[in-house]
Amino acid sequence: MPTFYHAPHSRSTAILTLVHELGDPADLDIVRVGIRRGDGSGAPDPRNPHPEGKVPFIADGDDMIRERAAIIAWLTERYPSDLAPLAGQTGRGPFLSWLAWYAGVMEPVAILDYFGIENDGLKETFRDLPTAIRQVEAALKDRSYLLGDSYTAADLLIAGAFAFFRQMIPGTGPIEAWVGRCQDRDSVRRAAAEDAEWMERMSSPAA
Ligand SMILES: N[C@@H](CCC(=O)N[C@@H](CS)C(=O)NCC(=O)O)C(=O)O
Repeated sequence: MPTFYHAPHSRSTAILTLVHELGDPADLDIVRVGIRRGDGSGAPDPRNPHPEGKVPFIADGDDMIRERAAIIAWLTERYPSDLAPLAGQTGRGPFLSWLAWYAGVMEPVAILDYFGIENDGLKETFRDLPTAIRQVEAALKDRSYLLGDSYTAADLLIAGAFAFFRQMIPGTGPIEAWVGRCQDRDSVRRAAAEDAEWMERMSSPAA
């Protein structure tokens, strides 16, 4: 049975949201673990087999899957749905490309921008945040979602990042409405409520 290691209020919340979108597969176990947080609180959890103590992480027997982009590809293959085109289906290339582009380009430039880091070599390699945002705007120019008329797990990942870093959302153009559509889903509300409940339980004296 695969096990998904999740820390509430972290990058793994996107994966919890996806698990809900996939109908909460009965054979997928969810284990909530602690992590070291950016503010210095918390610590790696000995129950989490991730080699760096990070989340999200999936263990499936001897198979180990780390990184959201890979985990999204793995989960959507294992539990087929209309959230992702599979190999041989229309849209497979763009779907994988968005996942890899997010992990390899967009998140790095968003983090560099957040910390105010500018460097010619980095810019030459990754471009910059305005360029990344323009890629998303261009994709949404004549469609509701990144791949077309239907929401996919690529929207879940990338719109989720805009919802987290709201300052990245341009004042004009299609991104704001798209982020709103992608966040206005039961899966997002459920994941947020479960995370809040778990955090509350952990901070109560009886925990
Ligand atoms: N690139 C990874 C990032 C994973 C990551 O950094 N997760 C953070 C939580 S938001 C973490 O586990 N931090 C714990 C630590 O740094 O020890 C992904 O997208 O899955």
